[in-house]
Amino acid sequence: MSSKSLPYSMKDVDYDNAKFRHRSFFKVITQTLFTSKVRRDCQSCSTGKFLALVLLFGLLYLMFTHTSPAYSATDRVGVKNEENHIMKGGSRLGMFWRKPPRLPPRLPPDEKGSDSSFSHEHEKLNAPSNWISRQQSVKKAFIHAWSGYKRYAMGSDELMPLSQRGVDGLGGLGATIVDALDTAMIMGVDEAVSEAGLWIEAHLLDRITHKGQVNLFETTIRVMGGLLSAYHLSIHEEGINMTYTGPNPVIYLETARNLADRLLSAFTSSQTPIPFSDVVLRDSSAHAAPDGLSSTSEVSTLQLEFNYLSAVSGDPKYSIEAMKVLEHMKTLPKVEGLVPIYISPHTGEFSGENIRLGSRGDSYYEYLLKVWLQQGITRDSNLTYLYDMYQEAMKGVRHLLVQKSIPNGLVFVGELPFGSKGSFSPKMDHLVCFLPGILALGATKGITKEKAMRDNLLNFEDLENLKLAEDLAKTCFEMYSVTSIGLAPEIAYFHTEEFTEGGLDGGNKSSKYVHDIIIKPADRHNLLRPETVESLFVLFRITEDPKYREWGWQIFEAFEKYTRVDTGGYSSLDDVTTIPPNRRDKMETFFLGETLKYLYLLFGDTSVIPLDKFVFNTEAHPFPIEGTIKKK
Ligand code: DMJ
Repeated sequence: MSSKSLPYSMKDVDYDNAKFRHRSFFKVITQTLFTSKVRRDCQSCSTGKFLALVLLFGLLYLMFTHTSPAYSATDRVGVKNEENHIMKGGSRLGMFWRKPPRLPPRLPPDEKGSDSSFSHEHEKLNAPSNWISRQQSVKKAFIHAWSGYKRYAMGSDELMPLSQRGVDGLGGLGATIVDALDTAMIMGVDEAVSEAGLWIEAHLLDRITHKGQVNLFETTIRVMGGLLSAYHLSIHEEGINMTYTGPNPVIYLETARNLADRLLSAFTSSQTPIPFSDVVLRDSSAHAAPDGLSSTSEVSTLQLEFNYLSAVSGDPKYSIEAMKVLEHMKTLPKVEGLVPIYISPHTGEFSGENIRLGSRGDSYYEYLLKVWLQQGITRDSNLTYLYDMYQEAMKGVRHLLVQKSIPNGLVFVGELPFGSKGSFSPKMDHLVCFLPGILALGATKGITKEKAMRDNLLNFEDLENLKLAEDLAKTCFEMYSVTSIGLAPEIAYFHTEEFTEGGLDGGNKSSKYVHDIIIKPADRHNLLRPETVESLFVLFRITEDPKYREWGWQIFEAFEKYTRVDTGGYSSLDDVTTIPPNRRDKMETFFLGETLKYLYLLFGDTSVIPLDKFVFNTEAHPFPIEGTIKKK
């Protein structure tokens, strides 16, 4: 059921209908004849004169009340019955003196709900069987992606589906296997669960012991995150559809722990609470990136994973090291809660002034909220500072970064490349599309909007954030719709009063927003990223508005049409504005870890991985909210 408020109040509609309710002309005449004035005027009239007057009015009535055949034959398609009744019952004379009724405003297709033919279609689309079959299509896509990877790249980080081989872009830990494992568990693809599990049991520890340099953030969110979530899901019943067929789940925990012990050196070798960005696994040495800086999002997107490892292993050292980063960040100066995208592990200070919620900034804001949520009902009040930082940052986003495009008013989040005193850039990375989901989650803390409203749990800020979440989700969806192939570019710019650039649209001339969104040649690629479908999933769970499912389905269909490689796997694309798009020959691990998982959950039973009992790490690996962790 949609909890979205209607664009006009039902009270207004009733009022309008009452105002224009049909009274027959005959009734008008007779009532008039017998009202005091006429009767008074005719008191002196003879009976004959009176009858002549009645006759005259009768003739006039017949002349004017004859319904126009042309009009009555046109039962306008899409006009509500009630409205037809009003119009058909009207007379020519009536048409002169009666204003047409004020109709409710026309709704865009995504907001229609009261039209009967639409409702019928709508009901059909929303029938549980329809969504079950769509969910099965996503499962089939996952099997196709996995089988391509297995056939050509098993053990490599990623599949190159066109060259039909593997590539190690993430340090050589078989990243696709670990990233995909919990998706396979959630979908009940038992064969993939056992193949991935057996590979991890046989090879991963060996890889971890012998491999060279890896990125702390990528390895934590994908590999450690994947292992820990697989550990949890394989020992707990979460309504997922799986007969667990993998190795002893303790293997996942032990492997994650071995990896974390090595990654810890990034924290412990730094002079400040800010970790280095890279670790050499075989000797547990840590190194700063070549320019000496770490990304703000990277150092602040490790805590869910390290906290959970501490909780299940009973060793607090992981959590202690990771949480020092956020405690330190609390003390640093910010711009209305917003932070620059670089930070130095040497000085512990932010570097530069570039503020954005896209690359290098994004998941800083995500983890402020999620690390606080992870504590659950037993929430440690010492962590309230995280929620406060999150709230302040979202206020800052609303104040400094949100603008509307022209001509059609899409709400977007831009950037401040030179800080708050510099000029605003109307650039929005696809990565920013994680934000609608976070804003909605932060507003209701994972329960439905309806329940939150019923229990009076939403304050002004929550409602503002929820509204922004819905507006931004629409913009993210339109970033897909404006392109020739229905898939979003990596980066979009928005037309504003100050910023305009012609000739660089997405190619779909029938989109209402084709002139609002600019896509520059260098930004036209699509990497199969998850952020938009992630937000659609969260917004559907929270608002229960079926339009988010519909949007997700449109996106899934475009992935199927343009990125599926027949011999196995899916491919990133070079250019979303041309048909057919050139393919990039890479299937990112997050397509299996995130994109397909969120689509599957979007179309499925809302009791699976409920948002008030789980937090998803930034790579879509679900962890139980503290208090729901049952130690084994
Ligand atoms: C993922 O690895 C994570 O979601 C990360 O936080 C940002 N980028 C990719 C997916 O786009």
